[in-house]
Amino acid sequence: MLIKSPSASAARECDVTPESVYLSRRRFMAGAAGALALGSLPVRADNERYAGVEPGSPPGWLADKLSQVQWQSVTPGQEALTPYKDVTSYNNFYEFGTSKGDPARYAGKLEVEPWTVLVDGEVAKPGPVALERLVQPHRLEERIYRLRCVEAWSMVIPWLGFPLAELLKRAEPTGNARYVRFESRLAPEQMAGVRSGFSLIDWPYVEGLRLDEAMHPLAFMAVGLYGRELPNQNGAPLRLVVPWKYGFKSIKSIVRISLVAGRPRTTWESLASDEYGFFANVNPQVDHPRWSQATERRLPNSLFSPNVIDTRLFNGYDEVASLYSGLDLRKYY
Ligand SMILES: Nc1nc2c(c(=O)[nH]1)N[C@H]1C(S)=C(S)[C@@H](COP(=O)(O)O)O[C@H]1N2
Ligand SMILES: [Mo]
Repeated sequence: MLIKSPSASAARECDVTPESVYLSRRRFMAGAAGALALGSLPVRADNERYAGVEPGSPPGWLADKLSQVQWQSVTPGQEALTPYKDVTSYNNFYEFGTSKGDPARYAGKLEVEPWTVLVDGEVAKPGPVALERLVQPHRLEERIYRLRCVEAWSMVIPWLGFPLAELLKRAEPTGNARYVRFESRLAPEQMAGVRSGFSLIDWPYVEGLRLDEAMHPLAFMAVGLYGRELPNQNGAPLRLVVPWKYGFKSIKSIVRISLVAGRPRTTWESLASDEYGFFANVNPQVDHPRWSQATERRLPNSLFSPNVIDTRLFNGYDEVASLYSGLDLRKYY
């Protein structure tokens, strides 16, 4: 399957954790009991790639799973990780404001425990599911993915989570299900950006995928990054990550997942359908009216080191191409 295939995203460092990392993790885990007693667990303090990561305080359902993570199950080869500081301080999460620093500043207000996700629509097993129960059946994997925003910046982020397909299969989609609709939490009293009234967005934030896209092994539900739980600004406690599409498809802080027959109305498409399509596949040939999509700024960058690189079709994830054979990508952008 995906992990073993020599595809564009397959792990170079192979699907087995390198022994040195494994051993130091074991050493670390041996010391973890003390850290747990303090209520915080810096889960990847073992690895220098994870330097600078703020220790989180994972909820019980996550702490239990961290010892069995399949580390680096997908990596983008030799590309450097975007430092933790940049991943967690340069964000888009309009519920908390429109500037890049707003989510880090204000998303702390979001209450993420307890958290329930409603799974409904065209499924044999609908119902509300407590987050811990939703995550419980899954072994967590680390996937290091490129994230490409339509604003022409990009990052490389080590996510922790499980394939979206596994979650969907558990709900048992009926024969009528053709799309998946996702909805974000809406809690105005906790969300300064929603209260401000300046935003043109019709809340809650909604995204969607065609069912075959959602079932693709690269489509991922993240519950963590950098070996710890998701910081709120990155979409705690549960978010979607679709690495071959522009970042706005990767909806944060999900409270509802619906299998539906018709194509859902999504937030950015409703706002400006000439600028943001439903598919939103990364494509250097199809420009946004305000941004060329031919290149991107790989963060971190600066005036003196702009770090501009070529953008690749499907963000370099060639293995999704067959989902779109016969589709005119200029028309269905
Ligand atoms: N609920 C919600 N999800 C969202 C957004 C948002 O404003 N609200 N912004 C999207 C956009 S435009 C991008 S680029 C990514 C950014 O994810 P990051 O902040 O973790 O890098 O989140 C996406 N998910
Ligand atoms: Mo974005």
